[in-house]
Amino acid sequence: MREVHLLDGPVCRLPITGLRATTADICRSIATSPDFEAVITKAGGRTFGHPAVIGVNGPIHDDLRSMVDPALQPQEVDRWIDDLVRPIARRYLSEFEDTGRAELIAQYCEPVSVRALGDLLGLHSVSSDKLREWFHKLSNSFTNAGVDENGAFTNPEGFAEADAAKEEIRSIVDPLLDNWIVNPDDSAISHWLHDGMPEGQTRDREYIYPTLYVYLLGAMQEPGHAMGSTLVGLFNPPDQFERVIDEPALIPRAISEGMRWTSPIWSATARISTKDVEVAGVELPEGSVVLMSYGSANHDHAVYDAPSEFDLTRPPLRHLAFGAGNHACAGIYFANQVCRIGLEELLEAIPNLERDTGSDVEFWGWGFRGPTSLHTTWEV
Ligand code: 261
Repeated sequence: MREVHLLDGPVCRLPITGLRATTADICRSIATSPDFEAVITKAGGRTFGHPAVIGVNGPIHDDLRSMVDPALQPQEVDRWIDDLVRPIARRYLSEFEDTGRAELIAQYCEPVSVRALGDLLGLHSVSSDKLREWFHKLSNSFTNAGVDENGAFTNPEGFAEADAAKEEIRSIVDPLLDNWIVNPDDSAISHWLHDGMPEGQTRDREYIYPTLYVYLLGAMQEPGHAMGSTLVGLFNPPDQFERVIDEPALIPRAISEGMRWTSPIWSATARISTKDVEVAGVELPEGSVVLMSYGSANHDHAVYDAPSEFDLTRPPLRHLAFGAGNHACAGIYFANQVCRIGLEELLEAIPNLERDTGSDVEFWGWGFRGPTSLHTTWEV
């Protein structure tokens, strides 16, 4: 029997998933290893096309990171994050704060997440509901991973909705690009077109779209998942919600624990070995694809006591929810700030928030994971 944490045993030899890295140690060492590089999963490549920032390496990856990174630097984000997110949070709160009940995933977490990023990107004209519809469809496509013994997709119809969504995205974004090419502004996508390009030139739209799809899926969806998981965790005993109400400075800690506890990108990125390499005692030939189960790594008993518990008071250890190495999430700071401000405004407006114990919370998803709904009530 080989090393169990690089799962390749009989129960795990699934053509859908192949090798998986499931401990903190192994995930971190593969993600930072010079002997591995990024590769996009098969359904991911089918969904995004090429070159998507999560699936390319070398000079193209360097260029795509140089395109997306500047707007996401902490010293940049700090200039405008409050003015961006607080009014958005307030606007959605005002729609239900006097009603005494809400389903917070659809009415708050997802709308705050998509509106903050949508406005940053320059997609002001696209409604929050449309952005939510797009990420749901792209997400279902990205995780439509089933393949048969010949490597053919077992559910090819599972890509149809996202294909239609991409058509719609292009019909809406193409005219915006046409305008930004001649009238640059301060929106992130305008910068993607122009920054670092020789005078009078812009990046080709076919080059930008795959990475825009990455954003329209993961970056749109995951802050909402993180806020939702954090809230569900806080409702777990003992009095964790009350502790955060009493001390709002604990919110960043709650978010970090929420992302460790239910990692939004649970298992959706992969690496490929660029030479024969040994990982945790397992010999992997060149070209071995390993799926990074960061959600599992964040439940590693060797790192965390009682990892399946949401515990605000656990030691503030690092986690792998944003990955590691040169493909680590570009939006770490931005996403954390969106979640922080979103939760600050929610808890400030409704400090007596309670889970509606008449409805269950279901966590769903393996590639991407979070609560599907969170019914709440409060006295008005
Ligand atoms: C912004 C991060 O987005 C993704 C990350 C991993 C898989 C798919 C994504 O859209």
